[in-house]
Amino acid sequence: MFDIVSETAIREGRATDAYFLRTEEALDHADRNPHVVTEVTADQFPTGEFEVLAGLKDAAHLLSGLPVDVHALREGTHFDGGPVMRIEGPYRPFARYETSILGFLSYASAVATAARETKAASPDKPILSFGARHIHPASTAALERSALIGGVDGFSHVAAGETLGREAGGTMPHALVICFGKGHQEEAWRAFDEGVGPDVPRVALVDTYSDEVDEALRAAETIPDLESVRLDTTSSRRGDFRAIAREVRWELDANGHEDVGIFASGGLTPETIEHLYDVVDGFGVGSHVSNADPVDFALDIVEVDGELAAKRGKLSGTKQVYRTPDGGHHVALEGGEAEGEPLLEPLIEDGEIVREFDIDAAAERCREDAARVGGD
Ligand code: PCP
Repeated sequence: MFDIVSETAIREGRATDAYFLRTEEALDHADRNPHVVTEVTADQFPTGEFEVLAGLKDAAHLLSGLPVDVHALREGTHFDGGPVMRIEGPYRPFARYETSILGFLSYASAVATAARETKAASPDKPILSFGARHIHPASTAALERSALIGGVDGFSHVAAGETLGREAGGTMPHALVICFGKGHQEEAWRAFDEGVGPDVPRVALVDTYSDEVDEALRAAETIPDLESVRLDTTSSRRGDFRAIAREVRWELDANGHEDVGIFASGGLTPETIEHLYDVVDGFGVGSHVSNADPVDFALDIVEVDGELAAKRGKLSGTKQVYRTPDGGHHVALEGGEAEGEPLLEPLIEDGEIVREFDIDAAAERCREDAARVGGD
């Protein structure tokens, strides 16, 4: 019914570029299946720009059961180019998985990186991921998982939550208010307050028809335990969003609603969040995180049957990545002398995954590593 590549197709390696199947045929024809070392990198030399690794869980599950040994950074670790992963074994059995491995890592790492930048702009106030509507529904669990690793505090997508074992959060869209009509916002807010369960935070959307201050005060007077008002003012009507939020804050306070918070959403970025940070209590972020440009990962052969190998522009030899004492990213040949903590650690040994994947642990690692690399 939907244009979705099945989990079975991914698992069986048919979620691949056709030339890998041609490669298999050619290798079989020549009876050639060299032992190779391959590495996944985004850049050959560090540039000073760190990104956050995510998507490793799915990549690991894809490779499990194959005759390979895999080393990788841990999810949430910052990297500056790479390598982030090393796959070693006879080439033919894993050749066809390159496309999906890179796909798993590229989008997830982009999202985690954008989420980390967003959370850095709001360290002590919640950031919720609202961007599921911008991507294919089949990818939403990958989006929300990666956003959590990057540091967001929650997300809105229900099925992603089911997949991840987490509960989605959310309150009301403009559609609910519009269902009751202009001038009847109180009926919408009251229906929400009376209709939804006690665990749902009472957050009223206050920009649908009227001025934000007007609707914020009316919502505060309608819902007894109103937690927050949400400002999602359409960009064409926004003017100075910070000034609107300050005015709402002022009038809520002046009218005895000091306990009512302000939640902002709609086209927010780390920069606009920083601008709003002291006058807003929480943020919903969509496209900045969900639409992040995929990290440009490539998988390259760096050794063939124990001999150095590389195409032009790529660095030959099996490498290790180190977090240097000053928070840098250092790449050196494996086994050489290098100062710092080695980051490429065993992920799969002879086809068996030897690592646990925990979202909270990865998010904590991301937070700590961000401080180490000096980004945030
Ligand atoms: C929010 C906002 C954005 C959505 C979430 C994602 O929706 O208007 O369009 O944020 P983004 O702009 O950062 O991508 P609602 O206000 O709930 O939208 P609607 O008008 O559909 O009720």
